[in-house]
Amino acid sequence: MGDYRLHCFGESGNSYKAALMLALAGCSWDPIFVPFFEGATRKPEWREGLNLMGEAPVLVHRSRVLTQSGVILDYLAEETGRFGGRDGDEKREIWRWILFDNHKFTSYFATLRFMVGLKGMPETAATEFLRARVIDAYKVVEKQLNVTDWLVGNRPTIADFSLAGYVFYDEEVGLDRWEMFPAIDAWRQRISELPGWKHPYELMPRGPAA
Ligand SMILES: N[C@@H](CCC(=O)N[C@@H](CS)C(=O)NCC(=O)O)C(=O)O
Repeated sequence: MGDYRLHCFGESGNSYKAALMLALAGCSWDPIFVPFFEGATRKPEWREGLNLMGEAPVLVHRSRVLTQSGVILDYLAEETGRFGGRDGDEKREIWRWILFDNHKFTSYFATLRFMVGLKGMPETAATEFLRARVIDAYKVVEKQLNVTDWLVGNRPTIADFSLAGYVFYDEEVGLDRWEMFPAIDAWRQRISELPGWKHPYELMPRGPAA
């Protein structure tokens, strides 16, 4: 059994952030499949036993149970000595990007993808709103990546891995992200060239049809 256990599922970009870090840092870990589409994270066993917030991912390491991908990334950077900030300023800068990611860059895209790309819901004012918010958030990241290759400190950090959560999925959401945002496209290419990189569906198990 690996040192770390990650409760996750293939379609979960939030889980991928942690899985990617574990893979790139060369950790010994096991993915534990979460039957998310069968409602696993809504059940009392999940909420009382693993995560009150009702979300994946959950990382278990020794006696610790960690949730929130940003906290998991920060913990893994500390434990492994890899991909973290070198000083207080870098650490704050990393958190700045992780918070922006959780609030906007990941969150609007993940919700749009869930509705349109995975569930095939029809176009509504809500999907139109989300798509516009995705574009605004992507514009911010595009601007930064036009100036620097990586988000913080000129090298890959957990800030990049957080924002990378959903950039390797290609379900149709009515948005050509890579045509619109070439600097983000080039950055995700750089991430995919890091030693140990794997696609989310290679790192994490998928259940029956989403
Ligand atoms: N901010 C959280 C977001 C986690 C999250 O939303 N995970 C999704 C799966 S990708 C989930 O479990 N959603 C359940 C729900 O919102 O009810 C993190 O970064 O870990």
